[in-house]
Amino acid sequence: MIKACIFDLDGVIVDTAVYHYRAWKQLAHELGFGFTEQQNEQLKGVSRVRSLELILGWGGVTKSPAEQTELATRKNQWYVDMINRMEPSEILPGAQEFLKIIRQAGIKTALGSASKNSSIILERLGLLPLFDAVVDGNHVTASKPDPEVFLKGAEALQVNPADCVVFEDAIAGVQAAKAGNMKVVGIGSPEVLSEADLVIRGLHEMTLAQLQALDTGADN
Ligand code: G16
Ligand code: MG
Repeated sequence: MIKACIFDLDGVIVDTAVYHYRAWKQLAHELGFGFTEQQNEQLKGVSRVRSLELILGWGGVTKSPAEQTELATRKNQWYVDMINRMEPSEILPGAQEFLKIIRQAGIKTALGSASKNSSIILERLGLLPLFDAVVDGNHVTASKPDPEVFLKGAEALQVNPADCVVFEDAIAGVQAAKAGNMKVVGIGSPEVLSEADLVIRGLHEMTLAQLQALDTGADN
């Protein structure tokens, strides 16, 4: 029986990729090289530290660990300045409604995000009360496709992973959910997220009936 849903943040609940893009672009500019939207696509769901490593590699720049920490902190300050100005209208279509529908049906909800800023965003947008648990980059040591973030979400909700459905927009996140023995709904294109059990364009397309249909009934 489906007892819990675990949601990725960026690309599922909100589109913060645009703010990450602006902040990374500013950093790349200061370091003397460019940063494209195509490169930003490759950073979706990737941790801040790993994103910086990739960007420095693309720019052909080497920095010491101490310099990398300073650069990541600088990028994050710009990013936090932007997310602190986000408005509830920026919640992706259907996300808030779907959270309310499943909670009314007795299904538990958790966030499972790579971001260390997820609480700021959820609070700013008034979404925090719609989550029973928040597991993010502050609570995990292994990044997606490792299932740690989703397994910790299931544990926080006290639900068996097999009774959880994950909503994810990144391939690594879909793989993480599968590695955790969870059902997964991909948000995006079926060609890209082919490993998901179901692919939709956004939570506005998701219904309670579709959610329940994902249940294989193996452990009922
Ligand atoms: C998000 C974004 C990534 C970002 C990561 C870490 O992941 O998609 O681009 O690098 O969080 O964010 P922060 O710098 O705020 O810790 P997710 O898992 O919510 O899609
Ligand atoms: Mg995402």
